[in-house]
Amino acid sequence: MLDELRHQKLKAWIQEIIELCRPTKIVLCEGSEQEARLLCEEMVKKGTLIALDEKKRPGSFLARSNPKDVARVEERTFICSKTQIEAGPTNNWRDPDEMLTHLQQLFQGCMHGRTMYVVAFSMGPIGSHFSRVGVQLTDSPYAVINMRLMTRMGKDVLDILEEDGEFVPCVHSVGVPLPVGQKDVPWPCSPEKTVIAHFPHTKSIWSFGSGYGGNALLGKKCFALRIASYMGKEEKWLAEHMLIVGITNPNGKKRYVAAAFPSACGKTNLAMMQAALPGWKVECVGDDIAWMHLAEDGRLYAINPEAGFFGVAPGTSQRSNPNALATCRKNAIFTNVALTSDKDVWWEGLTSAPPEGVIDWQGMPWQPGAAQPAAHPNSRFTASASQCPIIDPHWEDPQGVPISAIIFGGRRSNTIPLVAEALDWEHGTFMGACVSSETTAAAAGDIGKLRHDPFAMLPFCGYNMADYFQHWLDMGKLGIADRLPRIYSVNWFNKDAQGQYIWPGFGDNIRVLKWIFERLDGTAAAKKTPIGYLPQEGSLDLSGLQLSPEQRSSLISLQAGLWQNEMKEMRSYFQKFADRLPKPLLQQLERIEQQLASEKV
Ligand code: GTP
Ligand code: SPV
Ligand code: MN
Repeated sequence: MLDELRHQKLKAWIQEIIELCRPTKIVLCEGSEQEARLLCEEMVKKGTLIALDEKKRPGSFLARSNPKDVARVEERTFICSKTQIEAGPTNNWRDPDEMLTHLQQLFQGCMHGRTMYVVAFSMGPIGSHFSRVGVQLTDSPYAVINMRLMTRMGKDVLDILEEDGEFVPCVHSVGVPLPVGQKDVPWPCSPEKTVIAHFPHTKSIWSFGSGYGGNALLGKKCFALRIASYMGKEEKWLAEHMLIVGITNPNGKKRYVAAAFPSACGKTNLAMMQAALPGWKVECVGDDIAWMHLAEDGRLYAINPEAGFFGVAPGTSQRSNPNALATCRKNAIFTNVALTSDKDVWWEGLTSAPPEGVIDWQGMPWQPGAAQPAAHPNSRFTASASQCPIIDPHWEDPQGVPISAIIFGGRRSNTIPLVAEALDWEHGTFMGACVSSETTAAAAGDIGKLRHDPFAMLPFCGYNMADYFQHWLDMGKLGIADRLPRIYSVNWFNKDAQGQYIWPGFGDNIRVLKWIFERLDGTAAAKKTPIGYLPQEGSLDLSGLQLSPEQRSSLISLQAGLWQNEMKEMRSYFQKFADRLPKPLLQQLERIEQQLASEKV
């Protein structure tokens, strides 16, 4: 089996992991449809997957995870840099040697009784200069079929590796060896022993104990963000938690925009938006990760390293995101959503009234009005990007697409206006550093708790966050100032005194994109404030929306008192980074503090 491999280093590493993990069988994945179909059939037999109705959801399956394995686990995610300071104050650090010793024990015989799949994958279009290759060894067939949708996977990737190509080694086990004769469970996992460890210096990844999402699909957060952010620092490019979209105005002029929001804060929805303004069109390049590099023309270009979507299901509806629904109409994997009596899927928000006879995500009959939701709040769909009806014609362009604007956003019930434009790159970097957001179900732990999430990268930065801030400042210096993207901050989640969202969101977010587009064209008016340029009354297209003057003003005005508190909070947050914090960020903070104080007088 492994004899086919021409890459001696790859072969030796696989051999080493076989000896450690002791799988019963080895499968070298070719990435074909046939192979995926057989894997799905096996998983249906084992009870890991439920086949959905062939007419309603052709080629699609439902997986129900162990209820203890439903989201990323940040407290068990480690950055094992040589020194603690390299991982920085926002990451969990472990000494690499100690961690490797621990992993050697943990993985010892862990695949006994299971098959180990060899999954070669490319992050980015195969052969693009900006793409990078990884090889995941995993005992989870569920991870294999998801990796096949989320990345370019299989034989073609092994081919481009040739005899000595570079790859990121990724070892993954659900952490449940299977003694001979013992029956397997539908979703094996080992939540008490879960460890997700990253070694930036050797660029390698080990993940144990979880089969869910970012914990198990190692190309995504582990590689394309944590390891890639470190590569980007070394090689002068950016790996970001950002969607990428193309926006075309009614005259046919097109611009590309990238936007960073924390997990479950609106990237997929913005990336696939059905614009509410006539004549405006949005096309999707990516919904979660952007790799961006400076080209010789001084502009920033972005590729989507992924090939599919692992999108949040709840809230996705014909009204909020019809393109996401079309994308997962067929050949999709649903995880932890509810099942209907006619073998289709359902989740909160899909329809206003649930259908009869819903089975919840744990396989139990469910009634409307029940205390617990039918679908887990972090239930997801996996589908190939090629199935997205508004996929951008350039989404696989090996050079990437030129980015005209970068947007930062978060889930904030006050303070942060609907939209603001940064004064320059340095102020934009400060805006990114200032992102904070209410926590969501995408990670295990509290929900709705406000926390700092700089650049929406808090859980995904593979090195010291202060050095990452510096890297952003450096990139600004390397580019050509007026060709670099302009930077914006947005907030769809402002609430009124009754706790209701003021802004309609979703397709109406095009109004904000339109303002940004027209700012870049030089046609939208703005007023300069300490926190950036805010829309001049009338420059933001609110036509047809029922917003009172108070609501408008609370969306787009600078609320000085709240901002003074915000800056106080930032000052205290920045102390975390001690003297590693880049000076320009502190200067931005001081400038805003002073201007806010003098404006009040
Ligand atoms: P990850 O895949 O976890 O990185 O998340 P994401 O940023 O792609 O989040 P997604 O677009 O899937 O949105 C998550 C949740 O936010 C869903 O429940 C959406 O319904 C909700 N949401 C998205 N956009 C908006 C918006 O414009 N307004 C409001 N109120 N809610 C939104
Ligand atoms: C996120 O949490 O930001 C996700 C989902 O995109 S996961 O891949 O599970 O990390
Ligand atoms: Mn994400």
